Amino acid sequence: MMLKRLFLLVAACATMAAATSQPLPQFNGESFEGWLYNNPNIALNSSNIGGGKIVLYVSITGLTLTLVSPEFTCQGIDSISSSVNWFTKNAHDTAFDITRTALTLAIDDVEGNPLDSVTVTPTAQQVSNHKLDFTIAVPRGVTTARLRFVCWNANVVSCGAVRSATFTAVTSSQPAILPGDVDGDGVVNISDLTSLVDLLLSGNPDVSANADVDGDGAVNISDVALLIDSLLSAD
Ligand SMILES: [Ca+2]
Ligand SMILES: [Ca+2]
Repeated sequence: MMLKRLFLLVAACATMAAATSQPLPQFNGESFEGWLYNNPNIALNSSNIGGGKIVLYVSITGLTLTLVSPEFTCQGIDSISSSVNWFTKNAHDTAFDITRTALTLAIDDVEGNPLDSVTVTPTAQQVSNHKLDFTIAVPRGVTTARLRFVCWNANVVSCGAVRSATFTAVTSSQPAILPGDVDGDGVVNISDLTSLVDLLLSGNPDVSANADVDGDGAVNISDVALLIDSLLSAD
């Protein structure tokens, strides 16, 4: 058992160097790497981006346009707010028909299975501004995800569905207490062992209650041992 603990500790320390926080994806004319549109096999490239917007060069009434973000890390994030600058017809045409249009922001798992979504039909004011604000919750326990925009029934004439999207992570000011959930993503797993060892090595006294696994009021090697035992017994 002791050898196994030691192995897990070494493995956790080795993993620490790779455990870096990843920024949320953004989408605009300069930042679109890894985004996919309409078809998972089609990657956006510079020929699709012109003048700060997506240029699809299609004119199909009723077309559904989809944009899918690259994978991103969302552990510890409660929700994602997004400000979307969008249009469904020519960028200079302000008189398009909003009644046949809606925009969905969805959060999917890395395989593309939908987890949650929000669909908005824009008001006249939002149509005028070409701007929509969304907030979508990150389901508990989800640590890696993709974002997906769907523009329904777009009547597109040589323009795209989304000009830019800015994402901001929203975290709760008072995270729930779950002993062992050191990284605060809502689940207790091997990543928390990495975080706990990292915490002890850093000597940072400002630790969350979740790191005090045995609840004795201090965070030390005893909490590491208890966390390892609970992880092993869960296998
Ligand atoms: Ca965790
Ligand atoms: Ca403790």
